[in-house]
Amino acid sequence: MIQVLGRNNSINVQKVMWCAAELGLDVERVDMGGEFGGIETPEFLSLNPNRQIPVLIDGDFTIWESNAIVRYLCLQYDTATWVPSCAKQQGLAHQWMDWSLTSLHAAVSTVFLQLIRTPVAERDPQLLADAHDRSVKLLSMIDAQLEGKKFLLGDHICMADIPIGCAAYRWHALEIDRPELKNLERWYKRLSERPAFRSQVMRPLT
Ligand SMILES: N[C@@H](CCC(=O)N[C@@H](CS)C(=O)NCC(=O)O)C(=O)O
Repeated sequence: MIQVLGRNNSINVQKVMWCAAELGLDVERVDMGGEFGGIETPEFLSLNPNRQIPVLIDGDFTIWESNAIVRYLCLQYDTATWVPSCAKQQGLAHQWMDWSLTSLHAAVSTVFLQLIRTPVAERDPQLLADAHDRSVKLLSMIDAQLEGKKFLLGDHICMADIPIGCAAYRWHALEIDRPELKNLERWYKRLSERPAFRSQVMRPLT
């Protein structure tokens, strides 16, 4: 039995749960973080010194950092589908996964946090506008990457689609202006047809 520690309205927990559901793994998710707390305890600190969710426990193995967890699950349980077979494609998968954490996540999360988790009176319109503009620029890169492809790296879904797919859900679920990005929308619609994406990622924004 695999355990995932973390509340399911966290995008980083959703990545892990989506991945696990795609792989058909038996996972117990435990609500922690946010209103559930539980991350300040010495026990949790010993699992993740960053005091952050998600944490995945697989038997005697513990791992944190959502993209690293996604990589671990794919490598451990289903390399055939989710890990590209050649080094160059694997390199590109890592490239987009790292980019999603270092670039895309900050922009889309700022829009999300402003609109969903910040009371109207406390919002910063300039911060929101800048993050929206930056998100559009970054998502345009994804749109260009998806030209002529069904998924990020070609005809088959792979681990790189997971973190960016989660950000794409938030982008499409938020009440914001979205410029037309045809390839992005086609890809997002394709992800939305996957039962695991629908059940683990397409959740009410809270
Ligand atoms: N880079 C880390 C970031 C983890 C992170 O920021 N987790 C947030 C939730 S999305 C957290 O633990 N927040 C504190 C809380 O939920 O109480 C990852 O990708 O796993």
